[in-house]
Amino acid sequence: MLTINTTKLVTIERHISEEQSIYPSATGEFTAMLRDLTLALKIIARDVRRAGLNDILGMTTNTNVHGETVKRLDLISNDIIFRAMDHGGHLCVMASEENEELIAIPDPYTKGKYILVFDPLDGSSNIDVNVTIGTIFAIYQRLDPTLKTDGTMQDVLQPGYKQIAAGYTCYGSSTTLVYTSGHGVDVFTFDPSIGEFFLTFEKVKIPYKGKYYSVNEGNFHKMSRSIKAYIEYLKLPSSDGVRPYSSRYVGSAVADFHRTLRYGGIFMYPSSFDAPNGKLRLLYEANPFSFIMEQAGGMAIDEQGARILDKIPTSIHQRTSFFVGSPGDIEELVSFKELYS
Ligand code: AHM
Ligand code: MG
Repeated sequence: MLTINTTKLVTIERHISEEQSIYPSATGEFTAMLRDLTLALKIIARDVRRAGLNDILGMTTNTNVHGETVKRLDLISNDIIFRAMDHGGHLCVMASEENEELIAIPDPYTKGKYILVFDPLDGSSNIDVNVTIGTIFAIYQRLDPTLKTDGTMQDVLQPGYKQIAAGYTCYGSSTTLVYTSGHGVDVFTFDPSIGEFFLTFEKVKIPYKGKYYSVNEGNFHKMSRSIKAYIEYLKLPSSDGVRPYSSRYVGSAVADFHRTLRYGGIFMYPSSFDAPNGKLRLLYEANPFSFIMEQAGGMAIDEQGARILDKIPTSIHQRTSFFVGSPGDIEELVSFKELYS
């Protein structure tokens, strides 16, 4: 697999402003907003790299040598995004996986036409053990972009197909940023010595089928009959060598999704009898991943077979079962569901 498919030296900011320049009505506001967000992502990347050295970790129960509770990196990341985004005049409201309620733009600042929803640090169980974690975000336009008032719950509860941009970072062996604004998916890699994200892979396309399946198989006995049958099928050797698939599961959705996007295959977080909507959040995880996956030629559905991007959210922390990956693999999964329904 190629990790670089371009020789152009292009930063994320340059890339976004070039993409925006195709719209004659673009004011530069969107580009400026993304610049603020990129700054937050760079600061989080730096703090992740220093986790463990700086009284920053994942669990609130950890104490430092002075007996003080260390700060939670996911809450710090949440705060960094808020402080980078509250005053730019571009947003009218935000929603974060870490905040129970909507996050209002404080009063002295102008309320703009965009909405930011985010998971500041996904993969919380992996923070303390040096395994890849990441930040996920999606951007919407408010229902009436001419308003200069606070954004409302209706503005935030838009279906995923209304996203105007989405992305995620992976803080792994390097820091990568995967981004789409509906013109394909591009990958940027952070050069910490220069402090810039550089374009390293343009217009990613997922293979039609992959060799990997990714699911928390510890939940196997809680899954529905059709999902269990599908997983058993993936493990069964076939004479053409296509199966068995290999199993990969990090437990950070950003990492499992990123591998699926680049190598193909399927990532699943199904429902179970004790969690009928699975675990992942529609707004902060499933929707941005689904927008990116469809832009890369893949598919994303829930356990009922509904397209994730068509789901109308009813609350900001709503969960959904989630199946995402290569079109050939998702189609095969659907055929199992039909067989067992
Ligand atoms: P988080 O947002 O609190 O980190 O939880 C979401 C994470 C995902 O990154 C990952 O796919 C999933 O939880 C793992 O859950 P499990 O431990 O049940 O497999
Ligand atoms: Mg998460």
